[in-house]
Amino acid sequence: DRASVKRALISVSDKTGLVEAAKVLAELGVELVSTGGTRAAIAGAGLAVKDISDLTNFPEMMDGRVKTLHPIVHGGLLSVRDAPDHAKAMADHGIGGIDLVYVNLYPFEATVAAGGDFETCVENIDIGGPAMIRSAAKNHGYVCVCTEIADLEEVLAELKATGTTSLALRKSLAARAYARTATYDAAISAWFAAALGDIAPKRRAIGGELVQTMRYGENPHQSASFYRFADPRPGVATAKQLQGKELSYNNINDTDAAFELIAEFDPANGPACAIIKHANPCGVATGKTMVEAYERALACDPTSAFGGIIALNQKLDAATATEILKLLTEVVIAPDADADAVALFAKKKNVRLLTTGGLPDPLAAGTTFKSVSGGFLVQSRDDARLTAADLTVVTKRAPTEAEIRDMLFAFTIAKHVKSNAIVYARAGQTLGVGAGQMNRKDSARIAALRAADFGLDLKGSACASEAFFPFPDGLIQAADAGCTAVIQPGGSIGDQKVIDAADERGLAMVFTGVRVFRH
Ligand code: 93A
Repeated sequence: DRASVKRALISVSDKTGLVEAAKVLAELGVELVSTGGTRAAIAGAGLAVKDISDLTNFPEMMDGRVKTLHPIVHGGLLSVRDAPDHAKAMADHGIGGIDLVYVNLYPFEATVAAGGDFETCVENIDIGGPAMIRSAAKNHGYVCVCTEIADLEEVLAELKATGTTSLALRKSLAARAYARTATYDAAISAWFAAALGDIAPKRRAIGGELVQTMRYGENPHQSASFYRFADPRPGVATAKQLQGKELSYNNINDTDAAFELIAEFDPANGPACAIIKHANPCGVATGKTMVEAYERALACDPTSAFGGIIALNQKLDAATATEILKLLTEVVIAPDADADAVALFAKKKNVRLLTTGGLPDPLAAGTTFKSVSGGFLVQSRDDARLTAADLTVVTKRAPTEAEIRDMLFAFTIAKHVKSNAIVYARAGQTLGVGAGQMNRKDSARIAALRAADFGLDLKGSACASEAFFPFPDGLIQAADAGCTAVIQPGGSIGDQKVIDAADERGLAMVFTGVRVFRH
């Protein structure tokens, strides 16, 4: 089961740690063979290293597109060493065995993340590298395959200790290698679908790069890990954590909900703040300053905000940082943070502070996933976005301009509340949020109860419902609570009864024609 290593083929784009590892291999008496750039780096350190072209008798050609795609290479990787016919083929064609491969791939994911143009991304699709990785992994009975420097270091440790490698290690390396090529191809597939604007990818591979393995999942008895796609979209998967403990599974889920919600608020229109608990907003507000937006968001439900997640649509400043730090908060995420704010946060080391460099475009094509037993659901991201022009007035009374603004604000928030969702809002501030109830009337009632709990007056507020009112009961609940304007998709067979109930109470009601369920 143990295999020796006489010859190693190294071809790497990321050359970190390369020279050190090559030195160890050379000391162990392993012959080194490499492609152009890798060979130059190893030779530059004064080590003996052959050029792959000397083996294949072919030059690297076509801008490097063809350098290792050759039977001399793949025969050397794939041959079953103790099969007589394989040995004969090797002898007949002058193929020497390759016992170790260290390949890391053209940086496709990094090129996409850096916003590379179409041609540049295509040119960064590695063909020869994955081919070598897959050949070596298939032949793990004899060959060690490394796709990261840490893999190679593991092999070197075993070689130093025993002079050979174990089958168990080679199998483990093969499993990791196929995970790497699968992830790589999934990234290419996802990028291609997105580049084509194929927002409902009917046939696309899905895979991500491991970001983090968590201590536990949603609950302590569950294991969990976090993956990132090759997607330049700013968000929790690509955020920079400036301080605080490692993010937990629930932190990541809630932070994502917070940041996707706050991205609905274009920073050019002024500051906005969202506070999230258990993936639902417990307060969202705009303000003349960021600290005012935060205070207005907090006022909606200061009880639930305890231990919550805060997202800002603009830079975190010192005044806002000071206020936020008065409350127990799990995570703060913002496009940026100024130096004074960072210094203030440094005094509360446990609070996680994340900066993203920007806001995701809520209208950009994208996909969301949900697991079901034995599979998962994929759909295009909910990119519903309404303006006043999209609204149809269905009541006798038309809404005022202020009511229209409040309705659009409330509906935007309702899109980010678990169904059934009811949101009361006025003047760019949520006043009550009812989330996740099994009937709409209860959501309307709970939202009103919350507002009453925190002394917020619903008189003259707008009420948003993310899906239609099937019966007048929910609407009557909202009217009784004090709201004067209602925004909802419409489209129920019960619409006329709901409109009549609104007219009887002098409400203004608009239909959006667009439903924004969230489950
Ligand atoms: O363009 S390729 O797909 N064609 C190949 O035949 C090939 N062989 C190795 N890219 C290929 N590689 C990749 O070149 C490796 O996966 C590695 O990432 C890179 C190393 O090139 P260099 O040694 O010239 O820096």
